[in-house]
Amino acid sequence: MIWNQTMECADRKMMELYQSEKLRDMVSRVYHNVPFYRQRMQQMHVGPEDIKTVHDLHKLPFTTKADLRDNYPYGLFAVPTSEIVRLHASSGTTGKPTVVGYTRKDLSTWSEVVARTLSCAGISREDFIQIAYGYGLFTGGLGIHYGSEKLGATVIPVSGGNTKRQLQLLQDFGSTVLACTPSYALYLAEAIEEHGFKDGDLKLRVGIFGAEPWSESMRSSIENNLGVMAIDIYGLSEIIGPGVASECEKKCGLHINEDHFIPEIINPETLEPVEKGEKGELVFTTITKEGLPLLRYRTRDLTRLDYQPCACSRTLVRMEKCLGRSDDMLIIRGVNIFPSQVETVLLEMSETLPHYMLIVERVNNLDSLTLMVEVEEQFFSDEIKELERLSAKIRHNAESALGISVGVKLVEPKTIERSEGKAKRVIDKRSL
Ligand code: DLL
Repeated sequence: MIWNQTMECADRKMMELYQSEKLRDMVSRVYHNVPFYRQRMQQMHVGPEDIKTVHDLHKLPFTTKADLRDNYPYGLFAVPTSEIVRLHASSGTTGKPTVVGYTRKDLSTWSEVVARTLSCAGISREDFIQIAYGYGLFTGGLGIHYGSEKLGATVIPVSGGNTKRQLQLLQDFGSTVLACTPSYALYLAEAIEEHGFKDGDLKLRVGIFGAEPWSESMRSSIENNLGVMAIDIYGLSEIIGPGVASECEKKCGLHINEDHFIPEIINPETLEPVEKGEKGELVFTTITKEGLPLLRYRTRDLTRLDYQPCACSRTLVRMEKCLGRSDDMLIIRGVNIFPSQVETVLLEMSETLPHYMLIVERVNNLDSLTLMVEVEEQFFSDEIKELERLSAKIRHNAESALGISVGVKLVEPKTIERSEGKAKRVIDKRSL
């Protein structure tokens, strides 16, 4: 079923007219309510009157994660905080997270776009949706939750982890839909096999997987092992959370909810728009958001756009499955991690040197992160107890900065290979 026929199947001309009207309104709102944007636009000698249609988008300034950080926590909000009814956050490149705020209307928009995502995957009010995305500051759990309720499906809000309980509820509650990261889906598939369920014990038929990159081969393996149709859903907190784009049952690109978020593709080096259909960095301008409207937000995700109507009859532009980024952000068990966060931790400790290597592996379908770090000569002790104490301290500091568990391996000074150019800080052994 198509949740919103008018918007999801509009012809291109109608869509552009609609987007242009919303864009004009939003540019005027940010110009008058967000000093940061007014200043940026004045520097570029652009005023709200210069933005008439979507074809004027390129005249507007970009926004980056660093801009959000520099205006931490509420500096880019376009309404007084008394209008904000919810906050979420995701990790930034330093200790400070990126904070996003929603008005009541934003929450309603969010439920609408997630309800579309679910409909797009063939999910209906007859379904039982087991939500195994984390609930909390991360947008995955609560985002899918309210969209599922809006759709009218039955929500099972388990949150992430606790595999034993996930299995029990999958069976006892008869969940038909699983919502979690693709790596957790693979892990659950393995747990299901070990548990020895019989045919008919589980009713799962669809999985809506996202929050991290996953390849076509991972899709086949999830579909074969879990017995579901695996659908890719994409989103980011800064834009709204899940609900930005999602695959339909044809699985040929992710439909972007472009009546709310206008996409562009730019060359990440020159920042110029690429040729039609070429790959580059995805940029979004939100046109209906009230709390945190963003102009040309650089996602750092690499993809391309296809404006051909889809066989499902939706006309919403499709983005290709995202597999790469134009920065060094890693996604480990659904959590966004920047190597610079680790660097900050090490620089704050007198016992360690800022020479380190992050090793990411997928063991039994679960991501694991090991931090290999050089220890200052005078702290490198022959006493095992001493080394264990130091290693525990590093682990504790790294874990509180990153929010995931970290294995620590101490090495002697000068063991980690030095590089003459860009330092290589990450060895990602996961084959996606
Ligand atoms: O991951 C929102 C989300 C929750 C999406 C649940 C889907 C399902 P953030 O934590 O802000 O938000 O991380 C956003 O994750 O810029 C991408 O790099 C990556 N990402 C999200 N979905 C996909 C996907 C949520 N389907 C960042 N494929 C984004 C590839 C994805 N990467």
